[in-house]
Amino acid sequence: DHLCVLGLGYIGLPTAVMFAKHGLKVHGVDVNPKVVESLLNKELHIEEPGLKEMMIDVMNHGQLTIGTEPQIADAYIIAVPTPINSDKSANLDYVINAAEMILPYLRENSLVVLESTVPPRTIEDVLVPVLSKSGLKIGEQLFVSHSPERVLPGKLFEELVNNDRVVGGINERSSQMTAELYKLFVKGNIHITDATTAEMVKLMENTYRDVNIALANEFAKIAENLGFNVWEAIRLANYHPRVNIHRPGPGVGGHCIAVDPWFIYEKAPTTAQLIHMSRMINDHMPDYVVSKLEEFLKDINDPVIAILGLAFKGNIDDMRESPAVHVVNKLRKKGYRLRVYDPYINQPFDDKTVDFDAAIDSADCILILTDHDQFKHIDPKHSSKKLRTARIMDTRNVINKTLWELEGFKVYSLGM
Ligand code: SAJ
Repeated sequence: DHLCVLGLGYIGLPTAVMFAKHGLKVHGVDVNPKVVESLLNKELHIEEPGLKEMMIDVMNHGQLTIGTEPQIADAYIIAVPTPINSDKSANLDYVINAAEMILPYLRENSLVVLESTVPPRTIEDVLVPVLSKSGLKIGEQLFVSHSPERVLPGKLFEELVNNDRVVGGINERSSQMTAELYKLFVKGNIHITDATTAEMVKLMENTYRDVNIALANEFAKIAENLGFNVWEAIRLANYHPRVNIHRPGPGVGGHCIAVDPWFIYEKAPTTAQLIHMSRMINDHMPDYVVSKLEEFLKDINDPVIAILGLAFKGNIDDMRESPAVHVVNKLRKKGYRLRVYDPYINQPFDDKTVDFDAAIDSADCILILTDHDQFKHIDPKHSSKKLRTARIMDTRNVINKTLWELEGFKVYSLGM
């Protein structure tokens, strides 16, 4: 009933808190002393509704302790980042480091679960060799499995509890022990498989979305050339019971969907052609948006552009890998004058204004890059009074084109 969680980020911290709440004695470890110190002061470095209260509660009850060094436990969960190197290969340093850290604490019958997203065969080819340095016989004295996280930030607790979970052990016993552990709080089904399959399940889910979004983006470009409305066409196609085309946009952001396909590509570069092509298509979208915007504004001398949205998707405060940020940087490099507005982003950002009116005041064009709900309700009449030139470009299909045209706007919607 002792659990040690390595990595106290978006996944590790809520996971540690949940296990502590469900009766385990949990010790959370982070290699960053600043993170540990702030958590001990009951300050959170990540935002998630409900997390802080729950963490304080389990800490006060002595169910959760936090430090920079592991402790002896029955089970270890590794939930550290797996960033991508500049050559698009996975950086497994944090995983290897976490595994090495726990070596002196491992005992007979310990269980090690990796939650971090990793390239296929990482458990078998990277993690197991490190853990075998403990001297314990893997699969007989030490049990190992992969159980990838698949939760959506913002809905973390709900998804942690209710989503189905995949558990892939290096053998049956490892899988069973892992399933028993998660059953403490998971209400979704727990599906048992082998470690490499579990690794691929996680990567395939996000790759499916990336490829599907690339297809939607390609349809959008075709629509612009052939003269039809891609949004209307996708909506109608999706009435078919076996079709679910995703949404076009300025590109794919976040730290998962834009990254995970590369983990497959790394291990199968000659075969993963569609996966590679989809990554290229989605990564090229910010350039496409910039070139279309330049064409749209070519008759205006030294235009001022009001950017709406920096976050990588709607209604969140996360700018990681955001296509909006890529578009802004490209425009800035080309010397455009920009005003940037995103009601969700609190951190400083060049040319950012705190209110919407200041962003659009005397601008020549509004450019919508994020689908925040708030942007659906912008009033074209009000905007037409503020702007110097009545133009708007919408890359997320959040505005009603006809309403804006009625107010005298020249409108360019991606894919129409
Ligand atoms: N996007 C589009 N068109 C779409 C859908 C998304 O352009 O039709 C863009 C979004 O604007 C955003 C990016 O793709 O820039 C990714 O957004 P997302 O909402 O699809 O996914 P993430 O990255 O927030 O979270 C995903 C989720 N995976 C799946 O839905 C299969 C989540 O469940 C995973 O836990 C997470 O990745 C992860 O950690 O891997």
